[in-house]
Amino acid sequence: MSQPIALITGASSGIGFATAQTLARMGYDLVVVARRSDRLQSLLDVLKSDPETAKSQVYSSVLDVRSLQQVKDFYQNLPASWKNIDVLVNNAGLAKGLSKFYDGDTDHWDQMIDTNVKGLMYVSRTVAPGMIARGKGHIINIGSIAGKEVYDNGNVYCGTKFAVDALTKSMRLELAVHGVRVTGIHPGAVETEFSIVRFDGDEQRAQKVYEGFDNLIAEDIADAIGYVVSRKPHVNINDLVIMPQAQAVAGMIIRKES
Ligand code: NDP
Ligand code: 8X3
Repeated sequence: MSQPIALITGASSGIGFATAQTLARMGYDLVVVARRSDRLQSLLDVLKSDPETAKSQVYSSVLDVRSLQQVKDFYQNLPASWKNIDVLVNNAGLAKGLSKFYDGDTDHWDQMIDTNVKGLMYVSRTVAPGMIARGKGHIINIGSIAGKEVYDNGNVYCGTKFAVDALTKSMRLELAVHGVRVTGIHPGAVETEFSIVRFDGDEQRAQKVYEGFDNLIAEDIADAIGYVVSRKPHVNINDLVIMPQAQAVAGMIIRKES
């Protein structure tokens, strides 16, 4: 395979979906994974229907990053030519619920910790040795402003994203000697399916999160990922915090009166 290869987790929606489009446009072949096969198929259809992305070869696989066994099987079944992953975008993640920690739903906690922290580590643990062997590669972890500042009722989600920030720094520390770059990208409010998932499918409540201000869109983050991966090899963008102009801090959004 002559084109560089990017593996994107959580490519069935939002930031992951837009990143797949951006990297395909930049000439990457793609390995795209998520749990929903129909939504991965939609991504494949969109990529094929756009002349700017149609040339990209795409390998897609249903994968729940919470399962170490699934992650191992996925990688083992990846054809040899696809295993030379140049860029890993650890994007799969979610928030569930918004409540005081003392009222928290422990199933929500497990899902967030298992996906945002353990899933990210399972995939990284699986892919990094190949990068080390080749002496190059780039891991991009999607953290959050919630991993830089806490906000009211964010507790465990914030905790998972603080963990992503720490793990990103550790990965950079331990992979630099092997020629592998590591970047953390930390967005503020991006309108995707994020809030629909957080509020268990309540679209009206989710929509209110983005009312009265210009939120980020998935393409803003994909654009930053495109920038980060296209720097000269000696340049490592360590950390990007990307916010809507109207969200100066995590817990405060300036909304226009309607
Ligand atoms: P979306 O809900 O639109 O996308 C989340 C993606 O993660 C989906 O493709 C989903 O796919 C995938 N995913 C969730 N759980 C798993 C799992 N167990 N295994 C594999 N894939 C999984 O939200 P965003 O695009 O906004 O979120 C992407 C990342 O960005 C997350 O890590 C989120 O925390 C982070 N983020 C989002 C912000 C926002 O405001 N939207 C701000 C800051 C960070 P499927 O359901 O098909 O498995
Ligand atoms: C999501 C950021 O502030 O919308 O990671 O919870 S926020």
